[in-house]
Amino acid sequence: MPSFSECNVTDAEIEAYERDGVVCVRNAIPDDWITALQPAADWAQKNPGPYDGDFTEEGEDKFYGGQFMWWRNKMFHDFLMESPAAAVAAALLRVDKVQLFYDFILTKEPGAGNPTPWHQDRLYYPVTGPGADSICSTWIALDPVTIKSGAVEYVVGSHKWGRYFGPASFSGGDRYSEANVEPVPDINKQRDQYDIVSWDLEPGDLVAHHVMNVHGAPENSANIRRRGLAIRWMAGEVRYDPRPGTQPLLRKALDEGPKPQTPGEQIRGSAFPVFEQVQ
Ligand SMILES: O=C(O)CCC(=O)C(=O)O
Repeated sequence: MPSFSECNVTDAEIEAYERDGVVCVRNAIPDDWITALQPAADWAQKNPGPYDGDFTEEGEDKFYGGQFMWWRNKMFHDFLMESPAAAVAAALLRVDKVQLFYDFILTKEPGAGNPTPWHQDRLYYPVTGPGADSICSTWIALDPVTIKSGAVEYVVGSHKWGRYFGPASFSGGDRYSEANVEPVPDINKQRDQYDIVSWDLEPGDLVAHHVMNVHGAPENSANIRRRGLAIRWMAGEVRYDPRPGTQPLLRKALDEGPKPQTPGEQIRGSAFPVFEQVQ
């Protein structure tokens, strides 16, 4: 079983994560990892895998999303096994065991024209069970990030609204066909009614958000790339629930990946490792 040790997350950061559903942890990932991940991210983009997609409007090809890179790239594998990322997630979740769901690289090239729509992650995920509503994402900056280059924005406290929103495709247009679920409110139309936060980031800074948090990101109108590595972490029992309306590439990965998962059963196996704290 992979392991993790202490990390530098403070009590104040843990409390902010619980209160706001989002927190920025500065300098969470050492530079050596970042400089190793940058070319790995570009390799993944040039050699897309079976669970990857382009999220831009037709033909633009400027918003790459790669999923489960660690299954096919040694650098992502080593990063997940050895870096402090698991420790940060475990600290924020206040657990001594944390399970990897998947890694997700989101690269917005300069000029990428479409925003990431406001959304809540929960119903994209084909999962259910007691741990499904507390999945934690750690979004790690691989480039300097500003609002101009597409920093993710988060609605503070939205994880406590007690509402589930229907997922929509990142490339615009179609909403997945989730029945009886309300769409996410039009946040941009009434921004002054929400407490919206985002951070300028340096490579190695990390923003963690709760699975029920509502967030989105503008287009990249800067002249530098915006590469973010989002890692999804689970605690407690999370079961595979391949219901219609969830993200199709995630279902494909769980159905056809190296360790196919059984509907209704807890997600398990070496493709979804559990990390345990060592003292
Ligand atoms: O990087 C982005 O533009 C969006 C990230 C996101 O939605 C997520 O990590 O859940």
